[in-house]
Amino acid sequence: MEEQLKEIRRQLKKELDKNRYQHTTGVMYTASCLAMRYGSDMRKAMLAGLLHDCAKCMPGEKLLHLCRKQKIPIRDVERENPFLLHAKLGAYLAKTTYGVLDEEILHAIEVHTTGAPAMNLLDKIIFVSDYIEPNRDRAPNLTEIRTLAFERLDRAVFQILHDTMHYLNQKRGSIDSRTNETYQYYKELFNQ
Ligand code: DGI
Ligand code: FE
Ligand code: FE
Repeated sequence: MEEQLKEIRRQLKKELDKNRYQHTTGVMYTASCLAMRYGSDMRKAMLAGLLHDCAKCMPGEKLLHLCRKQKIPIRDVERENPFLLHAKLGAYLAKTTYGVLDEEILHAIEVHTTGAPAMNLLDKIIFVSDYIEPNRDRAPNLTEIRTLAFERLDRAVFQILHDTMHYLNQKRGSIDSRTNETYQYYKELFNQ
């Protein structure tokens, strides 16, 4: 593995707890497999997978504080659920702390939690890898979604959004308007 990836892994091992680090490497390898399957840049997919949760182990207060300090806008839903900020702040740290300047990688990190309407290929690879990587075991329909991911990527994105909306509705979690917009977009794509 090339030096930049190795160095970032060393840094992340210190920043993240054990489970999150394992999840991170799981997403990195799953993203590289999906990149092979769909003809995307494997190195970019690995870097994005590796860094997507680089801000995840920070307490909510710290996420809010760092966003204020860096003048990253905080929306109401993010103030109420600060963990949502780990995606935006993750993209910021990927650039400033980990030295990744590629805009596509930063974008995939930024949208990995809520998704976005009309995601590009790398966005979708990271969004799906995050959900299906081998350490994940709680979500319903994982077996089907894992197969779907390698057959019909958009369909896997839609199924993940569908199941996430169901989960959030059940636990009465506040839904980010971006998650909803993404869901509506992929729902229409399949005329559901
Ligand atoms: O950071 P990870 O746990 O690896 O994965 P993630 O960044 O996709 O976060 C997953 C969680 O985010 C999952 O429990 C569903 C939740 N989530 C996704 N969209 C929304 C959301 N939670 C709230 N409250 N609102 C959303 O719109
Ligand atoms: Fe995340
Ligand atoms: Fe993740």
